[in-house]
Amino acid sequence: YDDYSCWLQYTSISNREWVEHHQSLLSQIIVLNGSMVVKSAKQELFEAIKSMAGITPTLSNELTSQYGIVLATYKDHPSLTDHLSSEEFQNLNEEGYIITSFHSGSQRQLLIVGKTDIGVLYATFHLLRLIKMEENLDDLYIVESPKNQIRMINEWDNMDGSIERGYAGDSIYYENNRFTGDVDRLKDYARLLSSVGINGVSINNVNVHEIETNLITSRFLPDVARVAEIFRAYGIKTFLSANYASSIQLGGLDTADPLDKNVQECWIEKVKEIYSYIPDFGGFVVKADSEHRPGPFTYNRNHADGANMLARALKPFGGIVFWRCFVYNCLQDWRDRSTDRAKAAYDHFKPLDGEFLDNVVLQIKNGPMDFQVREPVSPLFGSMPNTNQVLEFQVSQEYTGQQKHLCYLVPQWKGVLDFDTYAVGEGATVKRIVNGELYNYQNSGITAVSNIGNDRNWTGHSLAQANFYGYGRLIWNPDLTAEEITEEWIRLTFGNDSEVVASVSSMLLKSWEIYENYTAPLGVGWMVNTDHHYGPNVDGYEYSVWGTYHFADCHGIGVNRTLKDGTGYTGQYFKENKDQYESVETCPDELLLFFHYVPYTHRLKSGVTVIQHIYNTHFEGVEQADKLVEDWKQLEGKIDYTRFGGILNRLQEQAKHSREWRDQINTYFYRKSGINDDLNRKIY
Ligand code: BDP
Repeated sequence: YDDYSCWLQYTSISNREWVEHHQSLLSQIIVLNGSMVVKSAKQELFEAIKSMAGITPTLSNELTSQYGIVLATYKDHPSLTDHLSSEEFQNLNEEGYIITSFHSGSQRQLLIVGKTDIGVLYATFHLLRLIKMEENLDDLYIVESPKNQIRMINEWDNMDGSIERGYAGDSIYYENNRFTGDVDRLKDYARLLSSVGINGVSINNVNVHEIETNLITSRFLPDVARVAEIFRAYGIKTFLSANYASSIQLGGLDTADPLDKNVQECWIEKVKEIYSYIPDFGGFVVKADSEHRPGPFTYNRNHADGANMLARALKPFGGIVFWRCFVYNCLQDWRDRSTDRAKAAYDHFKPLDGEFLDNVVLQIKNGPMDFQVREPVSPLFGSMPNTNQVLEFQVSQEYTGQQKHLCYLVPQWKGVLDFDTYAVGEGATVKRIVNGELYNYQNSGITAVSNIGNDRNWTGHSLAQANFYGYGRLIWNPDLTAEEITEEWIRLTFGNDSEVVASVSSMLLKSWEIYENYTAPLGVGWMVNTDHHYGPNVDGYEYSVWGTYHFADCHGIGVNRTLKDGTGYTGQYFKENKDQYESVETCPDELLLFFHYVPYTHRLKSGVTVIQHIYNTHFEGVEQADKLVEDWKQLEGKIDYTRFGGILNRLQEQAKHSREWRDQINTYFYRKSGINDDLNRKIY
């Protein structure tokens, strides 16, 4: 086992019976399609069979062969349409596939058939999962289509080689303001991405500095084109984050006014140039008027004006603009309690519904604040029937332990996707909005901030690979359960030992709750050190302009976001959710302090008071973090030495650090409230 390979561990299968049983099937690969993507599939399958089964498959392009695995799109051979009805394929979307066993007389084949070539590659990775999990391949019939059209990753890589909020080393794309040119690493990354169905990557930070602004010039476009070529062979489109004010920096203009003819012309020319290098360029990701980035507000224009200007330039080439909704005033005055950062995105964008061109997609973070351990779902979802939306998650754990702590986020993401917005009555879940179903969006899906870097194991904490894997699998099919995804990842990553599967599963699935227990309570968020966001600092942001408060005083804690006498944020939700959040009685415990300021003695639905809940969860969180270490130690000998030791170190660091969290939070609230712990535990 090698950490570098993540879940694509093609180690030898120890179950010889399984190998013997499938010997003939694995002994030949029949390829009926010559596309680059199918070539990637063939290569992957060939190498994997060789190292997993110890068989070197022969390669053929004859469908009449007796045995073998057939790689084809359904149009590649007339007799494929005999075996598979075209109706079956009509129901698939363009990236879908069917895997089916074909037996006729002594002929035994496994057909891996995509609707188009990318389906063949996805199906191949699916088959490899089955092989690695030693499933029987005799009578397969699998039909798969991705549920989301856009399945994307946003890198926050800077050209100096650093990664904004990166916790696994430096960039694999850039160093010293140049491209690294490390083709092998990028190719392996592309394999990991497409093995979980990712089909788009934006390759630079949303904060586009001076140097990265040049990515769209002849200075760097040849390099971007080389990256795009590597990704293309795995069905992945390349996107760039663009500097909204490029017309000034690159075009020599003195304005970036989106309604200015020269500015528009400048982008039209720029986009033409980009496509001359990269004919299938995906488009732009834009962070405008946010955290000191330039944007249309400077010119008294709105976000539709800004986004549409770029969209018009991209339209003839089929490109799209991801326009981020992370727009808020980061210089607000904390003494003015009528402002509320949580309200900002909705206030800015909702009134513009219907004004965006159809190749603009609004990119909305899952919550209204910023990837906290617990937040409500952004009220923008469902509120803009006439504007394409993608959901933005963060795979990197900026506020959830930075890949030093174990915090497996699939359960959190599932909660977001299953959240009912009630936008058109019951059942208007976020997953049905972002997959385009509810409002017939032209472009929609899910994107996320990447958690990889150039550490040998990609993610720093080896168990953080599960977040990468889980993200891809979940957005391919949001109906998969967290348990299914987790088990799959463990078996592919560590093997099929049932004790390992059971134990690591339970560690992963509990880890989000554990992290929440010893950090910010009941949805209030933050309480982290400012700037780097690692470790506890209860009042770190309390008196800053960034707009992230908890309002703890000697009487109570929480942010009053009610319509009645708070910031009015609850009013941004549809009625059912608005009513639920508005009242202290019906607001779910886990979000109580996000929506309400309550006395420390307020009794939660769980029966305990807020203050006692804070004490209990913080003591419990540390015990649970200790237990993670113990559980992992039990697996010694079952996990290879390097990964065992690496993970153990991180879990020990987490257990230690959880004490710091517990002690700071408990002491802080003990001093504020003057209320003793019912159980008289030691509070420092
Ligand atoms: C915050 C990060 C910041 C990003 C910003 C964003 O702290 O580094 O630039 O989000 O999403 O979470 O633009």
